[in-house]
Amino acid sequence: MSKPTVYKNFINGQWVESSSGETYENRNPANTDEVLGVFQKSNVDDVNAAVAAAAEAYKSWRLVPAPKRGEILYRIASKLLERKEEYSADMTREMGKIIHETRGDTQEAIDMTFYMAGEGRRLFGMTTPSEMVAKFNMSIRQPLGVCAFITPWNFPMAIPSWKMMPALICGNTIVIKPATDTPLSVVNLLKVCEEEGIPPGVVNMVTGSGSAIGQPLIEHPEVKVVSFTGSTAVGRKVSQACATNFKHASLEMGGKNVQIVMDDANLELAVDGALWGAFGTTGQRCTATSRLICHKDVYGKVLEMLAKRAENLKVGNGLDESVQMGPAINQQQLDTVLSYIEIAKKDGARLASGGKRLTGGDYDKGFFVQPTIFADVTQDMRIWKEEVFGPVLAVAKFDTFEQAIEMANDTVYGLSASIFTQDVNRAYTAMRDVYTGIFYVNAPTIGAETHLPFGGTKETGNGHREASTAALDVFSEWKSVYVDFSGSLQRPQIDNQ
Ligand code: UN1
Repeated sequence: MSKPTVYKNFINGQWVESSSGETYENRNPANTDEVLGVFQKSNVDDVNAAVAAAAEAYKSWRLVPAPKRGEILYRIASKLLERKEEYSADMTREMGKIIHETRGDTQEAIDMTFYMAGEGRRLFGMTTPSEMVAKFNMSIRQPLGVCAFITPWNFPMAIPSWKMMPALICGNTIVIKPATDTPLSVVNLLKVCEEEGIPPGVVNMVTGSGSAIGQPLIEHPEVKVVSFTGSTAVGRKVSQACATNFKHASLEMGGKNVQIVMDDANLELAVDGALWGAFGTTGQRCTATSRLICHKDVYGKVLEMLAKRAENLKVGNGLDESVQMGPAINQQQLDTVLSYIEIAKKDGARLASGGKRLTGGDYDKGFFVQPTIFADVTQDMRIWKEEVFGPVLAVAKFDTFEQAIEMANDTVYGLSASIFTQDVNRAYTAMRDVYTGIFYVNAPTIGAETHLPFGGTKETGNGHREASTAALDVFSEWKSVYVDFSGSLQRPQIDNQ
């Protein structure tokens, strides 16, 4: 067998080995015999070198006119489009999700890059009249400096692009630490940045574990913004570490997203939605549908239809175009999923479909588990409350619309929710009263587009949003500018009263 490729860190425009001299293997979760490559196990020295490069590059990158930065982003997006198939296949091999979905992930990075390229010619501020004579008022966006990104494995290219592209267009520089399980997709993204003319030091990458390099990266005094996507437990630590020095922190964390099915819903559509929302990406999306609540009159029917469809889902290696669900990302995640299945049973939920690890043949080489549905879930059960991050759906029943809204909001999280109904009044009432950052009508809880704000309420986030122009607020600060051309001292609030 040929030796696996060794991938290096990217610091100051150079691909360099870690000063630790240590590496780790990146394996395919659908076939652990396959090594995708060997990656650097970085240490604090690598982090310091990357931040120093980013701090130095910031001095000139902040002065490059935004439309010119945008031109580079256009070229990056075009190159990603050319390489979409290759990078999507790499992503399926390193992350496990099916090829149809990794094409979507790469496309999401392309969309975000084109979108932010366009912002290069906007980055709108405000001009507004002054209350004084011969005085001009405006507000402009200014960059902050070095941004540190800690990105997850479930959207290996899309989520890094959500953070990188708005940061770059605003004039910041970057150090990114990709998830240990999915560094190749970030290497691919950075290769394109390098080829298309992002200057050395503007984008840097250090690979390795969060425990080794996460903390020093976040705490580095030159880092001004931290953007993190991952669990609420880790996000809380990031937030606390940033608070000491008033660093800006943008956090995207857990979810326990709900789909509501009313008695008047198109049931075929609702089942299509639940199946895709719960088992797409093997349930490993922050936006995954993990709670399905159905009106009592359609509960039995929906469950029956859904269980049949779930049983027939084809699970396997995502490079096979006919496969509908891939593996869990790694052994630890598989163990978490299996342990939640046991917890749900113990708490008294009724197993309606799945519930087992898939074994035999090629399954033994990967982390495969059946799409799993629990029925008769009640609000006191852990499967109702806790994020699983796997293909496990909790189904519960309600009597009234008011009860459905109460149940939808019965979670510490607030990322995404959806309602299936033909009744426009109920749809709008739910849209108003379900307290989440994203809401869908007659569509599943997954499927956000790049030009709308992405993020959640309560323990899902800390008030920031990714994507859309909302992302610009994370990566720029307002500067209000007053230009007095009267030639005399004019005191607002005093001289004009
Ligand atoms: C995530 O859920 O982790 O909205 C990100 C979606 C995708 C992004 C999801 N566009 O489902």
